Amino acid sequence: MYTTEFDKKAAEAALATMSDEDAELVAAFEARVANDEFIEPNDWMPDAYRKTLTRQISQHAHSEIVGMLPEGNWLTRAPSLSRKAILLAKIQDEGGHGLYLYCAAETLGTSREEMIHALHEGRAKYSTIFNYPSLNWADIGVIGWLVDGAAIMNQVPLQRTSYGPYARSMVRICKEESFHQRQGYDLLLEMMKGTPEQKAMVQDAVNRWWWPSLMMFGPPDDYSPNTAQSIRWRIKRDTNDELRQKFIDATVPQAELLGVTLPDADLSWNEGRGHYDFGALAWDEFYAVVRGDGPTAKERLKARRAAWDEGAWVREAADTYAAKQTAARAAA
Ligand code: BYC
Repeated sequence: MYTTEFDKKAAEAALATMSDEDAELVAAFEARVANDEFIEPNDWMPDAYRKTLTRQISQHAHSEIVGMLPEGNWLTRAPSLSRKAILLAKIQDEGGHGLYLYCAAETLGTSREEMIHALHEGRAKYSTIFNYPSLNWADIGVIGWLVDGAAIMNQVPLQRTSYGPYARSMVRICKEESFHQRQGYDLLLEMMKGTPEQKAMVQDAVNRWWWPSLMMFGPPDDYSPNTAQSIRWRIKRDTNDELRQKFIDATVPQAELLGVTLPDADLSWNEGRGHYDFGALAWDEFYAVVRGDGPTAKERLKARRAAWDEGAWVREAADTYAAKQTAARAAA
């Protein structure tokens, strides 16, 4: 269990200022979490638990729908009908993931509209990875292999996260992410059988996406303000650094099989640790992208806002239809 002396002291101090009733509720809640029971929407939960889950799940949902954009960019230029159909299915899956996740977040008491407005106003984050451009067709393969691969590494443990609706939404999402990763790797294997130019496109895409993919796991544990409490409440089951290491260990052999070089001169197997050592990540770049200074950040938010505005007629039609149905039921 990942918890520090500081956390225990902070928790004890918070308990000392609570009423007896609250302290009992917190103790009962923590016992359920420690017992690996799911917390459900109508169960009592500490405000901070609700807040951190709303933050994480809504950011996760935003990432799914913003993540549709770099791939959508290549739909009209897919090189064959089957590649187009695969890519279309993947992008539709991402939209579905966003919907499951917004629904899971709504069970915590914040409406989907509020969450989406927070995204549009730049108050809510989404994954840094989607602030990079998709420049050539091999990027589509690399997004599937590395970006969905990193997402799976992060999301498989979330199937056991302590909040029931989030955990259950993750089960289906993980199944679909596996298909996403496989289609990406398959696309790259095909290109690596091709011309020198095609192989060079794959290597170029790997060079550009490798480091941003590692940043998807979040800041190093020592600089991650949320990890300790989220591990304690079993929202997160592994720390950012643990998952990043697992991802690197799993991906290096896949890169070897594919025949590409990962752009890290310090990458080497450490027999003693039983893991790959790797070079330093450019954390300045990560924080700049988190702040909204990523290469395609403005373009991404502009596209999301336009999709919301252009979809107004659909929401109005759905509301009108729902009102008519309600009126018809009342009249019957
Ligand atoms: N990007 O204390 P920390 C997909 C923020 S989509 C941006 O470690 P936490 C796909 C973090 O929010 C999959 N921000 O935070 C879709 C926090 O800021 P706030 C997306 C980041 O929450 C389409 C601050 O930095 N997956 O697969 O304990 C096509 C400090 O961080 C990032 C998820 O969303 C980042 N990379 O841990 C293809 C997974 N990293 O909120 C593929 C669910 C950190 O305090 N989320 N920040 O202001 C998580 O597992 C966790 O939220 C994280 C961060 C591991 C990401």
